[in-house]
Amino acid sequence: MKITTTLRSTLAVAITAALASQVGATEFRSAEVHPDDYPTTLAVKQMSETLKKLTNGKHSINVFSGGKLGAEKDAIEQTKIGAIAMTRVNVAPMNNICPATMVPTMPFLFSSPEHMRKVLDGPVGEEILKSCEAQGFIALAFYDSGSRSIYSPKKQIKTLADVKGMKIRVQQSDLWVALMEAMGANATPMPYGEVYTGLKTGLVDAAENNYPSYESSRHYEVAKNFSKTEHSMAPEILLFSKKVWDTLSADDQKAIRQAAKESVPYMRKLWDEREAKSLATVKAGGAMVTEVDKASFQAAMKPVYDKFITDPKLKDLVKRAQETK
Ligand code: BDP
Repeated sequence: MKITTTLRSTLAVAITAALASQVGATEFRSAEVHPDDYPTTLAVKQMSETLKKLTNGKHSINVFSGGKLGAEKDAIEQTKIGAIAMTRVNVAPMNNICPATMVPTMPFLFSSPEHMRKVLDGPVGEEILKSCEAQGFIALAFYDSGSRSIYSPKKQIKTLADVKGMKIRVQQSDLWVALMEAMGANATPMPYGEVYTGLKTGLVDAAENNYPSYESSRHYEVAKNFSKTEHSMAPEILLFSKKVWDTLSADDQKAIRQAAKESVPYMRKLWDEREAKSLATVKAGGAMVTEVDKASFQAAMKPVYDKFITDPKLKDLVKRAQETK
C-alpha cells in the first residue's frame, strides 16, 4: 500500500499526541491492606479509571492491595513524606495525628448508616477532612466501614460485664485503647495483619471489626463468637500526600478530588452488597452472631467522650454530628 502524504502527516500528529499525553504521566501508588475484591480496593481502582478519563490518560492510580506497602501506620508515614502518593486507611490510625478524625470514631455517635453518611457528606465531614491538611495530608473522602463488633474464639459476650478483663486487640490509636478500657477490657493495639495469628495463638482473647473484614481476613474461622456490640462506625479515609499534591497543577488537583468524590457512591453500593454477602459467608462457616445488651455498653462510654472530646472545636463537631437529622 502506498502511504500518501496526508496519511503520513495524520499518523505523525497522532503519534506525537500519544507521546505528549504520556509526558509527565504519573501512576500514583496507593496503599491498601485489604485484598483485591474488597470494596475499598475496588473503589480506588474505579477512582483511577475516572482520573484517567478526567486527565486524558495523564494520571492513574496503582493500588497495592493486601498490605504490600506495609501496615496502615507505616503507609501513613510513607504518604506523609511523599514516598507513596496515596493510602486508604481506617480513621483509627489517624486519630493521634489528626484529632478531628476522632469524631466519627466516637462510640455510638451515629444512630444508623444513613445518619453516618449524612454527617460525613455534609459540613462536619468536610471540616474533618480539611483539618488533616495541616498534618501533611489531603484527605479526599470518607468510605463506609459499617459498624464494628467484638468477636472471640471462646466467649460469647452478652453484656458489658462479660468483657471485663478480656484481652482485646484494637487498632493503633489512644482513643481505641481508652474505648476498650472503658468497657473493662485490656486493650492490645496491633496491626491488622497480625490479628489472625493473635486470635489463633491466644495472644488476644478477642478482636473487633465489621462483617466484611471479619470474613475476608478469615478471623471468623478462628473466632466464631460474634457479639453485635456495634460500638463504633469509624469510617475509612482516603489520604493523598500533601508533598506530592503540591507538585501538581490546579487542574490535576481538581481532577483527583473529583475522581475521589465520584468513587464514594460506587463504594457504598459495593459495601452494602458485601456486608450482606459476608454475613452469609461467616454464618455458613459456623460463626454465631448474637445480640448484646447494648445499653450497658453505651452507658460505659461517657468517660471516653470526657477524655477525648475536650477541645471546643471537637465538642462542636460532635454536637453537630449528633444533631444532624
Ligand atoms: C478494617 C479497616 C482497615 C483496618 C482494619 C483494622 O477497613 O482499614 O486496618 O479494620 O481493624 O475494618 O485494623
